[in-house]
Amino acid sequence: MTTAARKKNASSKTKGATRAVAKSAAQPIEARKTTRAPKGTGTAARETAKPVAKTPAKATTKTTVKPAAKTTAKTTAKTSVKTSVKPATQKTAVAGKTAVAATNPRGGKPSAASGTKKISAARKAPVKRTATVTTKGATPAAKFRPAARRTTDPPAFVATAKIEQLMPHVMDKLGTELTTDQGIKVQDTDNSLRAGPRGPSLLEDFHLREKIMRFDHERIPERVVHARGSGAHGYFQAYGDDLAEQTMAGFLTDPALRTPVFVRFSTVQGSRGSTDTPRDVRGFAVKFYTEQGNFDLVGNNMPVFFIQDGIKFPDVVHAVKPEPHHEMPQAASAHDTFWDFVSLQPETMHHVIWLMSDRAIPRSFRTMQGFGVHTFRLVNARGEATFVKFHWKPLAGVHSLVWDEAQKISGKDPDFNRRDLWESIEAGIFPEYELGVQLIAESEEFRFDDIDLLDSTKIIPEEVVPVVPVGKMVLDRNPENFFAETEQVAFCVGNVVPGIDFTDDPLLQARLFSYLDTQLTRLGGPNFAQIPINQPVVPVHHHQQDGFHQHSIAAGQANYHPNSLGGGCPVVPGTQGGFVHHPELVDGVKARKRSETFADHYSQATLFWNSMSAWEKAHIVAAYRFELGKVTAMHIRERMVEHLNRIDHTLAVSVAAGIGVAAPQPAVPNHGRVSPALSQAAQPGVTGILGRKVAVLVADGVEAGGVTAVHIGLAEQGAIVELLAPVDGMVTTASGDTLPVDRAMNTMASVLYDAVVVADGEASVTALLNDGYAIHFVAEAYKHAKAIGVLGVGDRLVQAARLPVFEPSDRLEAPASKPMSGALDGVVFLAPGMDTDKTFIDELATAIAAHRHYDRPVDGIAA
Ligand code: HDE
Repeated sequence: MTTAARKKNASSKTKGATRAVAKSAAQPIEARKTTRAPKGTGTAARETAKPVAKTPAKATTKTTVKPAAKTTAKTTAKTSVKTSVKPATQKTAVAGKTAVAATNPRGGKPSAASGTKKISAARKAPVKRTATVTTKGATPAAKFRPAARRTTDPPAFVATAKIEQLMPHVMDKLGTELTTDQGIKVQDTDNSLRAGPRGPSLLEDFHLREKIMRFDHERIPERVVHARGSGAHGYFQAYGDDLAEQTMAGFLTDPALRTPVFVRFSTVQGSRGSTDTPRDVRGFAVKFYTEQGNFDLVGNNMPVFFIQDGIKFPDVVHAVKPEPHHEMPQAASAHDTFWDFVSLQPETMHHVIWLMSDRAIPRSFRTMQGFGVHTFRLVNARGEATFVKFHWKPLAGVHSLVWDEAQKISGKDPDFNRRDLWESIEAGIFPEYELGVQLIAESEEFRFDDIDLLDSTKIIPEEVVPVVPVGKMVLDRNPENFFAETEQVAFCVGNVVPGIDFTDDPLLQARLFSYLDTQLTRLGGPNFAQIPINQPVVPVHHHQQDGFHQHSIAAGQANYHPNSLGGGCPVVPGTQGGFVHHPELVDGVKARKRSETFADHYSQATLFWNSMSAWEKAHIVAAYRFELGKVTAMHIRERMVEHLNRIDHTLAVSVAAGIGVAAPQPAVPNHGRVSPALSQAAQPGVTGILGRKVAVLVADGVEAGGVTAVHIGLAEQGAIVELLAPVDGMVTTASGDTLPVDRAMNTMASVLYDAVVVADGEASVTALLNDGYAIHFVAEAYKHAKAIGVLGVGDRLVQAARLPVFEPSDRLEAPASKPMSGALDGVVFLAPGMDTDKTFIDELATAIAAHRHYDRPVDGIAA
């Protein structure tokens, strides 16, 4: 922390800011306009601008009420909405080579029913659009969702193929009339048909029957794992043709392509309605709608898996899910059956230590890595293969919550990660991830002494084989409808395109069966690939037919191959573009046997442990203590300590001390190897405070100048700043003006923010001192290692929170000795009477961008 001892040289500045606030009550100021989203782009962005005025910024908003299709809002875009209802086979002229046949992937004629009719129905509807898309060249896709927040970064050209395909299926209800499923207009939907006002309901009431029948069947089986998830659309674009030597997959090698993607992030253990922030693995599944068909990269946010062979998957999942007799606990691994299983299955040890690390409680889906986990193959046009491991690296860095915080968030906002994803995209803060690959030549398969490439419980350290960045994924559009898209999306590990192939990893091989199979029950039959979100953007032609929910109407007589009655169609392309499986030589004795090269279960867990920073190690120890502390069977705790002792003796001793188990004797020496890339500390990200949420605590009597300066200064760097007061509405400033409040303090909590700022103002601080909630807010933010900004006499709130920081006078003079090492990390003070200038704002921003300040002594903080 750097003490902000600055001269009060700019009272004029402060006054100016105050004046700006006073004025703003009636009229927004310019600075706000530049950082706020157009109205209609989402709450987060709108709220960013709230303190100045609730009046929308004129420059960026416009209401279009027009009886036209949703997408025909006034726009300067050259591409007209007609694109979306053009015949299916037509190529759409859009930037790059992304233009793919619009609509009807089944390759038939354009679907009049789904396309033209629905769009024209929507045309009649008065559509209220609050934003005008003014981006030159905006596509229908851009119109589909209003322009984004970052004015410097124009609304991204969205890879249009998938969106154009989805659009005909979107039904806008605005301006329509209520009908039954059969299109019969409804007279009354509030009263069932009765024989007399107090008489029995009549079975002939077809509207009642249909409405109740539809309601009864709204649910489909949730996913057996990864049931809780959140989705987003976006695109992937290769940086160059660097992989052209290795693969014929165009989306990986052609930088002119913007391949549409749909991503679903998920937790694993909990049911669909469970909280977002348990200690758990996160799913990171990406569906690429490529010009060669769909490629699904169904990964996790951890690079290894619990088990080596898919046949153990039901066991590990049964063990971690709620226990069968009483169905508890929900979304938690801290119970007997999980630890019983893992302690008896040592191959889990590497993944379990990842699970005990902060990776298991990501701050945001925007701040977690993704991994393909298995080794795959890239295959080039000559049929030559290269082993590959896929990595997603978030541009926002890899950041996590702290465990106490994660548990509290589960109560305060169980939708925390989902909300963050949704609101970020609405605000134009698009999550971005770089795709990287580790490449290993086929001839080098056995190059590693201690790693079998087919063993999914092992990583290849980045220091051994570097991760080469090959492209970027941007998530820039929220789904229209959760169920239709996020719930019905069906990822299948077996979906690969020419240029990508599998390996014999026994975990991967089992998955090849499972994902196809699971959709049959979940999505009600074999036609799930026809559900709009699952359709490829390229034509589909085959002789598969019938089944539940068949949407295609296959014309013609020939439904077999070979045929002459149907002109031999569809023709089999063979080697002219057909998928050719890599001709791998396989030779072995049929047996249920694990390879001896899979036998080492500890050394990479040790590598992970060795690579952690001090705070990461402390969190891992605390996590083992918490989890094993919930295990009732003592022998399971003891067995786990034995395993930990084979990872690292210090780790085992530290955990044992917290769970009532005797400290073990040293077992095996630590090999001492490290992989610095494994530490989150090595991945701060490059986006600074973009999308960070900052709470400013205010009350009546607040000094508005500092608040405004902080608000504008941080918002300009991309943060979302909200004013919290004891009650909602307005606060009266020290100079008698008013300032709009974003949220009443009791509707929020410090755990929902990345940083907190205590505003200046005698009366304001006195009011907050009498509000235990405000004191707790500051104490808790400090305990959770968050950046804290303190303006002027706001310092008194810090004192009341009993934080181990300097006396106020000490702070000003930057004394030589500190009361406690690390106590002031990330705490930025502004002495009373000083100017809230750029230096202060930058110090605060730096503290927020650092994410957390874990070196603080926080054990004694009551929060
Ligand atoms: Fe999955 N997994 N899994 N899994 N998995 C499913 O498929 C399965 C594994 C992963 O957002 C299911 O459609 C088996 C590894 C994600 O929709 C199911 C095995 C990895 C998602 C299934 C594994 C994953 C799933 C449940 C061992 C990381 C969510 C519903 C052989 C590389 C996808 C569904 C989404 C979902 C089976 C192991 C990641 C049952 C049998 C390893 C991200 O099919």
